[in-house]
Amino acid sequence: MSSTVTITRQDGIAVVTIDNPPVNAVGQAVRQGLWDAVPVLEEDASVQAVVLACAGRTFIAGADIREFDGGSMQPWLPDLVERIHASSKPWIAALHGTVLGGGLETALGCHCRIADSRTKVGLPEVALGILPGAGGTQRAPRLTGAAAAVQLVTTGAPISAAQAMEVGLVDRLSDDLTADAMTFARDVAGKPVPRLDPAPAQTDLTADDWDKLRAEVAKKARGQISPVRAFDSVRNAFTMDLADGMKAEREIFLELKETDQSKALRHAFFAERAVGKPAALKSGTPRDIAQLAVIGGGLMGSGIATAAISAGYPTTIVEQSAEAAQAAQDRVAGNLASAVKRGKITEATRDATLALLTTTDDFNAVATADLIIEAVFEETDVKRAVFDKLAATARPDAILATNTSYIDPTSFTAQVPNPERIMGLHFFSPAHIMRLVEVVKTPDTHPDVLATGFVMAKKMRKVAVLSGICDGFIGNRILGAYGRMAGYLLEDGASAAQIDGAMKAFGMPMGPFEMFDMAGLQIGYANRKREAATRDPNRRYSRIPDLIVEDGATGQKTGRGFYRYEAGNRAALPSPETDALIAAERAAQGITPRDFTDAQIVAMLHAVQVNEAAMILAEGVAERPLDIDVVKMMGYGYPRWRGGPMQQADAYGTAQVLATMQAIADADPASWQVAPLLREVGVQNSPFAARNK
Ligand code: 3H9
Repeated sequence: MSSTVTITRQDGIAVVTIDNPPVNAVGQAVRQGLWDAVPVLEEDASVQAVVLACAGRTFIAGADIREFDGGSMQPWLPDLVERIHASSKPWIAALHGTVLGGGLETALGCHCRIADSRTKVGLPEVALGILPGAGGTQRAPRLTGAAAAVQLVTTGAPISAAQAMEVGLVDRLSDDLTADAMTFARDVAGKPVPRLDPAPAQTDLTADDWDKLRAEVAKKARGQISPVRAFDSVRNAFTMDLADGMKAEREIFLELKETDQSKALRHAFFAERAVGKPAALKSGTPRDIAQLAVIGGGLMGSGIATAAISAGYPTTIVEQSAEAAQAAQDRVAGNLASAVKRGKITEATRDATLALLTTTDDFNAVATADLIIEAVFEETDVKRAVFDKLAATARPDAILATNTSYIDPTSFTAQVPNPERIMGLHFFSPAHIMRLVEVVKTPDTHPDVLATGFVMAKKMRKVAVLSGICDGFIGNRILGAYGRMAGYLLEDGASAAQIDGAMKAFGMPMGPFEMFDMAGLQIGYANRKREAATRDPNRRYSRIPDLIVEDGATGQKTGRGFYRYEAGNRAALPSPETDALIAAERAAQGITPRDFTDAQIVAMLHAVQVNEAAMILAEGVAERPLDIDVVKMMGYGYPRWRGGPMQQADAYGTAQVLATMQAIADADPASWQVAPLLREVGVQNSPFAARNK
């Protein structure tokens, strides 16, 4: 018997305990331990019933995802679940924590289930690009019926213990799990073992209904295949007996496990956890933050403050006038009200959260703060003025952070004593919803200060990624290359609708031009005017976005940008005026419009992002390719099932990405240069993933 699985006996009840921290994943050692336990308990005449429980914070949270790339290691989980189910003695699963994937499937193989009332149960496999492969798609429908099973399996979203009880996945709820599981075992000991009916499950759904449901699942999945294939497997439960359904499920599981999508989603899972452990943080010890201050209560500042108080930090917003302070207070209250409306928090939580907020026009309020986040207008001089005041008012040991999204923090903080306490905390808008934070390290930032930023972000349920200094940091710098290429493609003959359509088919939630229109064209316009003097005159400059703004159109808010918008409607419609303007500009530049295929558009827009990312890596602005992937997935809507641009480059083959980039650079060497690192990996067609260590 393995050390991760132990058996104790008490008055005819055996308790099998799994102890495999941190989340009791059912890896090979656990499977082997349980596999060996079954016959031991079968043959032990003193045992009348078996409780299956887990030590630590949770029941089994799933199969061990780290084993997926190592080939199947016997015993397989589906066989183990069958073996438990075939036992002549009742097995009672005692559930607590997060009972997910293979964990729930193991519990479904047991004959009875009792759950601590705070338990969450779910089948999240589709989020890893696979489907529940140990009977989940066959046993769950037989217990819950079609609707709940489709929901559980195709969304992957967990449900509460009470909901699990309601749909039939759990038999009893408990507030004293250890004792109540023993009682349950005694209640069923010696009685006929309850078993699942292996006949096809019953449903009123017609073939037409199933087809419609499938179409809905596919639409929501936006290119991701696992929810659709998982749906197919659930449907099998209503036409096949258990054994055939299991066989079909296994086939789909093995098919999905090998797809690029599943590899990308597994990469995303581990990358999101690895970004929290950059090398630069190894020597850092986070400081305690009892009081936070945010300078500026606009959209960004009030979003950050909302996230801060929601994480339990007492927070003061400092504004320039009493009216602006009140407006900030109202904005935060509005953010929380909409969280109540969406069912995310209760009214009581809203009130308790809002009680942590103070707003003021008195700058001296920052004097008591342990960490101060500047979130004022994106202008070097405006930010410098704030840091002048902070130098005089904040405690000398208070951590000072700036939310700048482009500007080098050292360009406006040089006058501040103790520069080791300064960092960037680049939140994304809306800051109380978007999960990404770039933690920006200046040459002086102390590791303790960075570690504090990471801990604070985690408490806010955000994902922090370390970035060095460069124009736009990791995310916006890559966005710059993407936007520039999109602009050239437009000028060269592709339409905004074609480019956006191609990128949406690739899996982006919106295309670049819809994104520009939504953000508003005036900000980019102002930036370009400001940078005009320092721009490389040899680099191609597409005037189209400037001409659109100068024609009075600044995007969605004004009803016209790259597209036309009807009042109160965000749907992007063709704009004959903008189209005429683009055609005139092409003619003025002597450009004969060319045709591009969607595949070319996608490949080119991908290659320039990877090329920029390769420079970012070589400069040390990002530590690892996975940091870049997480930034793009969490901050820019890059489809998780593609795993980010670097993972996608590996899936295409870096040689292919290099070839695309080389062609772009050859066609316009003044505007594009192949990054040496992309050349290095591409020549050998070696994956970026090898640099994730
Ligand atoms: C499956 O079950 C397939 C089946 O159908 C069978 C087919 C045959 N494996 O997230 P955290 C690690 S697929 C390996 O930071 P939290 C994680 O990497 C699986 N490792 O904690 C991290 O390691 P590190 C279906 C795992 O409290 C540490 O545990 N199940 C696994 O915020 C702590 O994790 C899922 O998809 C795993 N399954 O959240 C559940 N899970 O410290 C995936 C976690 O080295 N897991 N680790 O960075 C989760 O959703 C969350 O981890 C959980 C805890 C909610 C459990």
